[in-house]
Amino acid sequence: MKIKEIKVIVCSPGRNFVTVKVITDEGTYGIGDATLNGREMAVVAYLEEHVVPCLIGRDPNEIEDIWQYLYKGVYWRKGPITMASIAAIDMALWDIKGKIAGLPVYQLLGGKSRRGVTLYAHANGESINDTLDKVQEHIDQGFKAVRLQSAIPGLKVTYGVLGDKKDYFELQGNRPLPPEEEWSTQKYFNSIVDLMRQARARFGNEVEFLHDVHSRLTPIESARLGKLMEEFNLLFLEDASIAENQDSYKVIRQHTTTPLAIGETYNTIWDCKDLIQNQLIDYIRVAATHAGGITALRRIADFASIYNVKIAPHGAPDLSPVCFAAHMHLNIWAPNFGIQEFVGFGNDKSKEIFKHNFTVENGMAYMSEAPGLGIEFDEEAALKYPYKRSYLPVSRLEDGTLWNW
Ligand code: KDG
Ligand code: MG
Repeated sequence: MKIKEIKVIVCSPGRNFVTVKVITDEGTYGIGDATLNGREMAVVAYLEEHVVPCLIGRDPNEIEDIWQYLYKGVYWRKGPITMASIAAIDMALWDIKGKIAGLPVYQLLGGKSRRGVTLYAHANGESINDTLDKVQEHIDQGFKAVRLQSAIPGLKVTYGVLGDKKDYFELQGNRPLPPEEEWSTQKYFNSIVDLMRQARARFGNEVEFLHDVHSRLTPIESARLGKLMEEFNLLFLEDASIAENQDSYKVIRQHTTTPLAIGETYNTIWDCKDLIQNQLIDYIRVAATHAGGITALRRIADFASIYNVKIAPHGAPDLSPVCFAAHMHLNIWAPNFGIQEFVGFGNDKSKEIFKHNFTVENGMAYMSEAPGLGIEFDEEAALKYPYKRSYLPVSRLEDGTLWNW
């Protein structure tokens, strides 16, 4: 069997998605997600110019060798564009292998460790009450874990709280430029404690709460936040500080018992090696799409398992349903699975393009025995929704200083 053709298709049913389709000379094909929010077209160029030509004619069964070839063989290792490209090819090859074997990918990884995948939902509100009402909606739907984010009073726009806007494209005034928002650590500290206090008062201790800081704090500020959050018993505090310097988490860790999660921007095991082996975090949040696919995330999960670190893969709306499918197989298999972030299966346009049999019931996701990844991609439907340039916001302090994580 040989790889005959590889297509790279960009569509925008609401968010931009880059999908790769690897087609064999025997007619079997597999799909993978290469979406890199705000840098989608760089990945497309990398794939089309530098990856696809090298893979035509190769045996799609050789997943590991192709992964090593694309990672080590290029001289320029790592980086989000390279790793998203490798990830998409890797997912597609696992999809093909499963289809040929007539087995779901999780069976190829070693089989199920659990019946279903526990999810956490998002409650993002423009005020504390608004956020708490959304928590209630998720509890009513059966979710047992919810991430709480609320707009910060006194700041113009808070990251992740879009108000009446559908997406960042609208927030940026329908112009292809990044929107701008404000940050004030002092105002944030005032509001986050209120949010959690009111949430525990209203919902008691049964439901799990999570919170994402989006790396806006310095390590010592994160340490203080972790201490303040202890009484609210979070499942985890996410991205408190950036950890380009992985040692910086020692400062946070030595001060607080609040569980820590990080990793959605990481591309390789090297980005989180020290955090994991020094047990400075509790959950590693790398996404299959951004860290080199199923082959790479399996390796990170195994490494993390020996240090009591669980996987909690990134599941934002800018990862395509193909990435969610890859995570489902990894999560069902991994002995050290923690929790999966979940924001729904997208709008109707997205559902027209990506078809699958995943179901959600009482805050858990289940999968069918469909071979491969268990997700189909309708190319013709995808072509109806062309790429729309859109960026994440730029964050500035109130005096204008750039304050991105
Ligand atoms: O592209 C960036 C988003 O995916 C990210 O900001 C969302 O932090 C996020 C999360 O935890 O889902
Ligand atoms: Mg996050």
